[in-house]
Amino acid sequence: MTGSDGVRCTLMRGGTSKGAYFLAGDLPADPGARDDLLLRIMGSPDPRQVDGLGGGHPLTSKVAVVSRSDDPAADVDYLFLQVAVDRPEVTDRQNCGNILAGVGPFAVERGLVPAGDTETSVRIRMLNTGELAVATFPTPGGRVDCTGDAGISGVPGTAAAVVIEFPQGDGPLLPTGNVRDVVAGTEVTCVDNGMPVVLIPAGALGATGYEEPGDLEEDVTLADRLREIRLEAGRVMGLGDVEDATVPKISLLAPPREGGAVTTRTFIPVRCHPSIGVLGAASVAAGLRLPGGVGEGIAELPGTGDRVRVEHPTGFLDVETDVDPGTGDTPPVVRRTAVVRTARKIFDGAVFPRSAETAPIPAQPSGGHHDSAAR
Ligand code: NQM
Repeated sequence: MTGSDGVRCTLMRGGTSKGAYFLAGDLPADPGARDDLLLRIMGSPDPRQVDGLGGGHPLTSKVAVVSRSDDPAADVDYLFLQVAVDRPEVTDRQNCGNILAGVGPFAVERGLVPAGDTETSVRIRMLNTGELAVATFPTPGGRVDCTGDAGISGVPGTAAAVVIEFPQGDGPLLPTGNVRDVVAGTEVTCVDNGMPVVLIPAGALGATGYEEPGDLEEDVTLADRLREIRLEAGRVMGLGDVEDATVPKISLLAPPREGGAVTTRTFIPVRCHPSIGVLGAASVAAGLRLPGGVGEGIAELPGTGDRVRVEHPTGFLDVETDVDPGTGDTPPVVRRTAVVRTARKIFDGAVFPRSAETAPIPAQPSGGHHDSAAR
């Protein structure tokens, strides 16, 4: 495969993120060669990614690799790859529930899954975690139609709803075995309902939890504290040395202000998310339902029903979670999680990677944020 041949690619918005979607067969099978190609396609490393498809932010520097699944429980396999913006790095250490929203429509459009007459459900094995998701979306007349009247916070306008259901997973909801830990001197709840997240009361770090993401990113003292907590949390959560990893994420919690259950400011893990990730929100919602967690006294959970409205800087994300809090002897489990997203095909064609012979231009200071890994 050479740069001049181009590579078949579909650019899609998935939820509040944007990424390049590929059939696995259109990329090199060798992960090293694949990642090298993806860096050249996305334009990394470069704070502006001006020579590639990436948008200069972790949320627009994402890749989905999709193929038919060998697993009888799934129709397709989805591997999510986060392409760092200003470093020559591609990681599969995290999943992405926003990019997941585009996988079903992509799989139908590319002929991996037959479309139903009115709607189609696609069973997706998420290779990053081994977990399953089922995405259901309209296919009137047997064709994907991204238009519709579903609005999601953080995306202008409306589009067709993609309903995503996550059945019970295998991993522990509380990776440390505790509902509360003291990490780097701060009380936290470490939770993983598809995304490892450290929940921290915003007040414990001198924040209100209602700040603008940009203001939080400029707070150097806060950044140092978050880094310290994240490194230690990574170790106690069994993730090892997370210095260069994009997980765990950190969500600061504050009481809701818009009728939801909680307000969040989420670090992914250095940049502050303009909204919140899907699985990130799923982990927050599950964590709030655990008696004794740090969300107690902050969150206002609805008396009935499974829906938890997670407020964020640009609105809210509703997550349905059915949590069994367990007993002293049995650990808590999430029986089911569901969210509504939208997705849209933006472009389909051939992408022409930067030539492999050209040495990447060294990353320049971006005049503000250091965008390491997916930060
Ligand atoms: O948590 C950002 C996003 C994400 C991930 C991140 C996501 C998820 O908003 O499922 O969607 O946390 O890096 O795309």
